[in-house]
Amino acid sequence: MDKTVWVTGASRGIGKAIAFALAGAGAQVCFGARNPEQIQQMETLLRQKGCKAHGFVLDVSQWDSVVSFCEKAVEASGLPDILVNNAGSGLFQDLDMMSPEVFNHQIDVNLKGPWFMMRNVVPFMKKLGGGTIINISSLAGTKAFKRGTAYCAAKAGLNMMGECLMIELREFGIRMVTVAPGSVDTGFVQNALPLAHNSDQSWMLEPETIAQSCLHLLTQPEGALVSYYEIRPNVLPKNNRAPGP
Ligand code: NJP
Repeated sequence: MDKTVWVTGASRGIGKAIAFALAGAGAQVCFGARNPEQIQQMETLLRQKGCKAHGFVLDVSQWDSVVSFCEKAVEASGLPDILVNNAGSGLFQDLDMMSPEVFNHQIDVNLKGPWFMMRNVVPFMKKLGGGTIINISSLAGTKAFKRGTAYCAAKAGLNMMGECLMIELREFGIRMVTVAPGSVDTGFVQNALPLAHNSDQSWMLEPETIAQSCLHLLTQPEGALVSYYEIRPNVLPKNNRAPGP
């Protein structure tokens, strides 16, 4: 894959798996997250494997941080052919326990963050005459569950944003793809479900499976666009009480 790919939230979990899969397929990868040590480790790991990789600090919820990331990434890698908006956060709480700060944070990271990235990257892709954007959403964007007011609303908004942009950007040769996974075996689950979490995560999808789905979506024939893609585990946990969708 002779492409330049930018991935947000690639220091661990699904984003890390995507960065490894695309770099392994030959892409040049720029990635960002907030923790500088994890970025450095990830960059070193990728370069040890012979991959072209550049990591930068990025907080997708902050406009200035997004602008600065994009400037550094352009300098390091040129304009991006592919953007994977993966960074996300899940905090699930009863409405009367959730502070306005937590609600804002969920909207800022999961909804505004991808918009900030696309607002910067789409002009680059228009200059290039095309590109692909993958937004990692969630089944939570279409399936409601208890304590999901902020996260589900943000992911539902992300789905609709993707649909609007799919129509808006198609005429510029830019493919807009929304990927909606079910439960994936990453640290996200423990953070998101401190009350309801089932310690057995063996039934969940592997992050590498989501990365393979992204590769599959990126290698569709030139004239084809898969705009919305759901993927879920094909098994349930032993107690059959899946906490989420
Ligand atoms: O999460 P996790 P996943 N700015 O916690 C980064 C969706 N999803 O890989 O910033 C920039 O392991 C964070 O790094 P750091 C989910 O909604 C998941 O499971 O240093 N980066 C880390 O690299 C999300 O959109 C499941 O803390 C920020 C990464 O993001 C995506 O999949 C199910 C950031 C998070 O790694 C990846 O989740 C589902 C910020 N403000 C959808 N905040 C699932 N796992 O079950 C965080 O339906 N990051």
